[in-house]
Amino acid sequence: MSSPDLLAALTAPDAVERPDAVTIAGRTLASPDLLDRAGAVGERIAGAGTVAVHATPTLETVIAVVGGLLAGVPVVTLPPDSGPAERAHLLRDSGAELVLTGEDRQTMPTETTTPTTTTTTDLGLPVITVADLPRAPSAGWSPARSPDDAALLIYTSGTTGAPKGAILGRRALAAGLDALAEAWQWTAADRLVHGLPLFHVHGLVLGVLGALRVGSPVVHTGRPTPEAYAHAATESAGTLYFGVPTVWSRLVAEPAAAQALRGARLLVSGSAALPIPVFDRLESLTGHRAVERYGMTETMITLSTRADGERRPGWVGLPVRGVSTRLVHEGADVPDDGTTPGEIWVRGPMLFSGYHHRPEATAAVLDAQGWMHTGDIAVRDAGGMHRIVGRASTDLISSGGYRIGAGEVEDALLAHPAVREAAVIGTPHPDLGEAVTAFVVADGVGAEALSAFVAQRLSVHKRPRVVQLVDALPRNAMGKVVKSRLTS
Ligand code: MCA
Ligand code: AMP
Repeated sequence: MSSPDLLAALTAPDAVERPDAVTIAGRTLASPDLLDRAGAVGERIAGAGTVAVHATPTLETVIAVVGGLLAGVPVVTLPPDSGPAERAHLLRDSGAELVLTGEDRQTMPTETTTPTTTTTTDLGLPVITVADLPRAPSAGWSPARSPDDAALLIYTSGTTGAPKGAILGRRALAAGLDALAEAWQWTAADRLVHGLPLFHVHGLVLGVLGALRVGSPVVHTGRPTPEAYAHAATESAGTLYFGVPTVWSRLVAEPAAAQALRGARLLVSGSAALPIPVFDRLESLTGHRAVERYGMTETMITLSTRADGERRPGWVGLPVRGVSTRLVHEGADVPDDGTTPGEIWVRGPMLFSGYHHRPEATAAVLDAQGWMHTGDIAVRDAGGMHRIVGRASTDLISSGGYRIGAGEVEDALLAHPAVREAAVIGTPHPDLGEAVTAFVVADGVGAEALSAFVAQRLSVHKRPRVVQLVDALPRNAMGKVVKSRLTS
């Protein structure tokens, strides 16, 4: 697949029809129906600057996102469990003009339900229920889009402040997906299975748009549980499975479920480091050495082990097609000796176009030569294989495959009237990789109430799993919190 048109495999006149193009939680949509229903969305939203999609794991989310792509209207994805503070930030910051939602009105907490197609949310934006739209666009409707359009606006945490919207272009997504198809030998003969959230790159871009671009059916399991993956293996004959390390570690804890994946072609892990014991256990139960790959919202996937290459536990592989990397320490490239660490800089056609409305934040990570300074630290051996060894900042926490900014959680805690001081770090966690851990100085409020308070304001996965109530935070002579002295 080399067409710069991201959706070519769906929209081209000679596109192969797939009766089972997308299945989510047991409901299936054929590719011509997806095209029709997304066309109806596209016609309805055409001309909008940006639209938001309440991204539940449903067929309606796929229809809405593809509708935006058909119409050339950038889509911002809203985590369905995000609380009012986070949701308002995403809607305001993105400039979304309307919200598309699935048929399940229960999942729209702030919606006022009326019998008409359009209602309004808290910010006064029109809400369009995808299920209420016609099943196809009008006969004469022709979409206007160009490969250079922005496709998605995906919000991602930084070390400080509120999440920033990464602008992902259609051409970049197409290049990134083609590079992965090549590295993983992903073809229309595959059947992809996963149960990852549809508001991030992993589940939505790789897990849905990738399948649509390659022409392989995708089965989304609703949740990424061991039982659901085993069921998809037995019932749907999946060949390619995606998961974050927590998903794989939960799977190997249930040997019978893991063994059901023996007939797969490829198991792929990413979004966080796959622990070596999980890699080994997965191999002994399924016969598969997992492919591990590394990326970030701003860059898509830039490094991966390959379907036809070495898969070394603990290592994330080689640059995918079109990608160059540098490992830089204090302005100089480090030697390729497999032991000297440097910050990973990546360059390639799949990089984002910048943060929405934040040129300074963009310039801080994307230099004039097109290198993205990732903030991740790696070593590289003489064969070009990379191993991630850490992050430059302790203020980005990796929990369950989600990247969570400590600052955002601290701000949410400080919004509680009883909280005087808060500092948040990641602490090692056997299931999630890291647990969001908060140290809080507060009067008369308990740990559980504080965790629930954050879960209500932000997305639920950002809530502190551990809250330590302390008398004071450790500070240096300048009064700055010394996070290295926080221990749970
Ligand atoms: C728990 N729940 C609560 C609260 N506590 N609800 C309200 N208030 C609370 N205080 C509910 C949740 O809503 C949920 O309900 C249920 O409890 C379980 O939530 P949680 O404990 O957070 O989930 P988990 O089981 O620990 O989740 C593990 C997971 C998840 C499934 C692995 O972390 C996950 O989906 N990770 C994937 C992340 C991902 O896709 N990252 C990609 C970004 P209910 O059951 O009703 O829902 S990275 C990326 O895109 C780059 C490019 C890359 O490299 O891939
Ligand atoms: P996000 O932009 O939310 O997808 O988070 C991207 C971050 O996830 C990266 O900057 C890395 O820190 C981390 N990450 C992704 N894949 C891997 C991996 N295979 N191993 C270690 N860290 C990873």
